[in-house]
Amino acid sequence: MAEPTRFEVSRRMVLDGVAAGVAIAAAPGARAAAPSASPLRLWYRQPAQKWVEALPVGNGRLGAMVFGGVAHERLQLNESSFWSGGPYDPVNPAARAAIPDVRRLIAEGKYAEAEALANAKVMAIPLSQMAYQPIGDLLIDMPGTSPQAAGDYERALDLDAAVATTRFTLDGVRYRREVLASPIDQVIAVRITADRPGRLDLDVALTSPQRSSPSAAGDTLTVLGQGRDDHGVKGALRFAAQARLLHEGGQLSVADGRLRLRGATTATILLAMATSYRRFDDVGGDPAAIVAGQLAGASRRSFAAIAAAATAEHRRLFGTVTLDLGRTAAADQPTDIRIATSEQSDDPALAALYFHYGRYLMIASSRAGGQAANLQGLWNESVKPPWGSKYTININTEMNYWPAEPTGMAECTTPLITLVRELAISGERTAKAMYGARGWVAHHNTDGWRATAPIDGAQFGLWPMGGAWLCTHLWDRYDYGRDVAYLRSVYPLMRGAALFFLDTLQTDPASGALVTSPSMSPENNHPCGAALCAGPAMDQQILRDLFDQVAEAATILGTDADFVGQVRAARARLAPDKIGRQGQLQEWQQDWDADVPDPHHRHVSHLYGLFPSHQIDVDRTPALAAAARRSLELRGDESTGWATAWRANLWARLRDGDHAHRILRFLLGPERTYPNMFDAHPPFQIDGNFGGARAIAEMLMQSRPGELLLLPALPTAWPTGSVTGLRARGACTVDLSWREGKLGQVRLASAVAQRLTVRCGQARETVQLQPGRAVTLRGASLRRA
Ligand code: FUC
Repeated sequence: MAEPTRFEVSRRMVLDGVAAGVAIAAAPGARAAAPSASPLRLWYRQPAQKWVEALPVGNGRLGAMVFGGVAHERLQLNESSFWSGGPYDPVNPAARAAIPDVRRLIAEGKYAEAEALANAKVMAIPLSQMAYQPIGDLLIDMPGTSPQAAGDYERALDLDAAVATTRFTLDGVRYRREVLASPIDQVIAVRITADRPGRLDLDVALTSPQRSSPSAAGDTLTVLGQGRDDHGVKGALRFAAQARLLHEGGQLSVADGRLRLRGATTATILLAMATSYRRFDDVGGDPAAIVAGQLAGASRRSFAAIAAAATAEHRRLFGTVTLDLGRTAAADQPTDIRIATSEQSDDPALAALYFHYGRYLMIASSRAGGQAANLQGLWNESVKPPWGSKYTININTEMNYWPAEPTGMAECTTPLITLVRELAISGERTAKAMYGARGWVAHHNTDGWRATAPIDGAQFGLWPMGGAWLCTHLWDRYDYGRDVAYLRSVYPLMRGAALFFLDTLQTDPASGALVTSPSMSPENNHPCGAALCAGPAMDQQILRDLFDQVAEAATILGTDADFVGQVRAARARLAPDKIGRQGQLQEWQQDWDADVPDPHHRHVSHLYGLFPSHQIDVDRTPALAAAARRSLELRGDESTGWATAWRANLWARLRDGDHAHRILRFLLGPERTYPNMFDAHPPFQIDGNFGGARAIAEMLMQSRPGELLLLPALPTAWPTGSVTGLRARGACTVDLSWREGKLGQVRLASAVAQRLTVRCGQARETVQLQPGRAVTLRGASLRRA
């Protein structure tokens, strides 16, 4: 017998791996479900056994993970404002007196001593922040059902409609379940149908891992509860979850705290959830009243009306972008098999699906009215999730929002902007109490209470740049959208972030340059026994962006001339990027890179200047770009999920499409992507999904002030394709197509008048864009430079 091919071997491994679930599709008499032709669908032939196989729905505030079981369906539930603890201020009162000594020790090269002192005197109390919490589970059982008897099983997530569907046949009856999270009606809505009258029996329960009291009465299940105490901070949030079951046909009763429906034909479950969180410093909401009002409103509308409104609102954002990277037969397989075999197969449509899944996840996890997407977006089942499922702002939260502007989801940054507004309030207290400085500061993490003091340990937390980095996202929203009224509203936040550094930058005794201290290159230990240092490359790069952007904002707004003068003077004194003895971009002021304990460290902080910033560039700073390339080669391609996604973006900026694509393949493969397409850090962390989606956009188009690069990193694996609806800086929409690796045409539609240089390979053309007048350029007629 011929040896099986590599593809066949790994495919069989996948099927073996889901053997329990396969029994459903393989049951006697079962027909295989017809594969979905839609490119915008995740689908499976078996229910989820694990949480990372379940499918996410969300409306930015309410989230559910849908398992798609036959006899037992589980919807794991979240509400985005639900955090352990309550309003607290963790600044260490001893910090202010100790920081000058920490600085002095750093300046004297006594880094380990500096770190020990910081750990003793400077760190937050408590040393950990609060954790994002699950509300509970909605459990829907079909009593007396044997899952083995089910046939025709399929579960799917339609990214375009934002609906998760499960369907199967039992005893000749076709059952169908649809689940969605409505941003309009503010409920999770579940519709269950049988295609024969009277054949639907259900037991429905609502449970919670929190301190809570469940009850059932009439057609309604209610859970009222209280958030957890955490690290000595009292659980201050109250929450309510309430589900109502509406049915056609049959009898509804209450038994054992559950709703018991017998002999129905269809059932609709509407579920509302809320907490008493109003703002980071106000927990005075009335969750029971909120959910009762939302359920009363939604119950007046049919499931069809709720679903139509939810899908239309989702499509308003989702439908602005299309992407075609080509399609092969690999795309006929269920999604878990495509992921498992992706590193051996040619499946360009999987990259397109990953791109759209990233956009779907952003719309589902970050909308006005909800919280910013955290480390797990909106979806978390654990009361003690990895890293608290909070906001790590030394890369992860920023990466979450990397695709927002260029892939047509600017509106999804609204909760992030709210988060920054609130950080500026708590961070002003921290700046004063810890550093005696004006302005505001946030270190490497924050939570629902907008804690801003350094946590976890000095070697992780004593990094004062989190707020500054987030401010570059405030600027990007302006730069991509050009709304001056918006810029005026966020300018004080950018100004406050810059002011903190005018007060705290130190003069480097060796070079006379201005540097941050104490700080670190995020989480990377240098060879002198510590992470703490002065003026790591990343800090200088972030400050160049912050200072440039705040100065430009002030100029546009015609304000603050004196302040702009101070900012520009400080900017001119920042330490420049340096090239070290390995030809690498130096991560620190000192040429330490060759001697670090972890040469393949996941953070590539010093490459911020190449991506997401535009400071380092192949054309304008070729020597620094070559050094960045060398640093990337030294770090290696494969890392944790988000760190892999960052590398793909960096190689795209170096315009090496095949290298970026190799990294993307690893990111989309089974080591870094779970069967439900969630990114594996591991464990699950959503940043890699968002960073990967941005990398795909970055391979096709790069936008920088006044210049648009088309197909700058097109890999040979995507010879022919098209993308529409990408957004460029300067309020410009970009549609483009290519054939056999060459630009077909590009259409530019700008909302503001501007001159834009359009480049593709060696060709370039400068165009004058006017609002309301789209311009189409053909690849063949672009002038050679
Ligand atoms: C940073 C990273 C870790 C992880 C955590 C949430 O500390 O270094 O890899 O992503 O954030």
